[in-house]
Amino acid sequence: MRLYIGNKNLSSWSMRAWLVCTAFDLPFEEVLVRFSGLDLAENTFTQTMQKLNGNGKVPALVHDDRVIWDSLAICEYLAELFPDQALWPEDRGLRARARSMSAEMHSSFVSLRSKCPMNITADLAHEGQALWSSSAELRQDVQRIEQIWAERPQLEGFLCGNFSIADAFYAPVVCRLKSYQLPVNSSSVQYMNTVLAHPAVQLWIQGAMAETTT
Ligand SMILES: N[C@@H](CCC(=O)N[C@@H](CS)C(=O)NCC(=O)O)C(=O)O
Repeated sequence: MRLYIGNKNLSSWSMRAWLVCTAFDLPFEEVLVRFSGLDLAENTFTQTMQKLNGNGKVPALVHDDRVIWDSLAICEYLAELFPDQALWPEDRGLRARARSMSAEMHSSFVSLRSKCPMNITADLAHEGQALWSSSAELRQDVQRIEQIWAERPQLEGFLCGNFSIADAFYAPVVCRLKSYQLPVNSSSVQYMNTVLAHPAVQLWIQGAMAETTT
């Protein structure tokens, strides 16, 4: 099984699929395709990814001659492939919640995603402060995210108990809130610290740091 990902510092959708593979210790080979310039003729990233799949984006998973693209489809595929691993929570109610919040992440929060692109190693506190005061949409996105996080079963735990696909989907948001230092309440800070302390998240962040120092 090969997982194609983009730069660890920048690629939030790649991070989600990679975290699921890593956190659950799934057998996979990472293929890192670095983003290249905007010039399409020289864009080796697009060329490489389009050869694999028409949409030309990461993440993409290759398994048994199948290409699965799009982070949520990849996670669903992995959950089917490894049914004993509880990639989604075992409890049906929690599983429904985890799927709902992952789908919401996948389809919403346009303002946060467009105004605050992930850049794990950058200190963007200054930009964050300006965006926070100028954008009501950004504040609404963060408010909704905090509402979702506040409904987790235990304050000291993950979104649906144990680490699941839902946490992988919100991990890049944790990184954004940290880099841009957007103001969040103490319950959200606690969840952010729980996510940031997860070994798979730590490994991804180390990879992002290595990319930006080499
Ligand atoms: N909805 C897709 C989004 C994939 C996506 O936009 N990936 C970005 C990197 S995070 C990408 O490949 N961008 C390169 C491009 O658009 O050319 C998913 O969930 O996988």
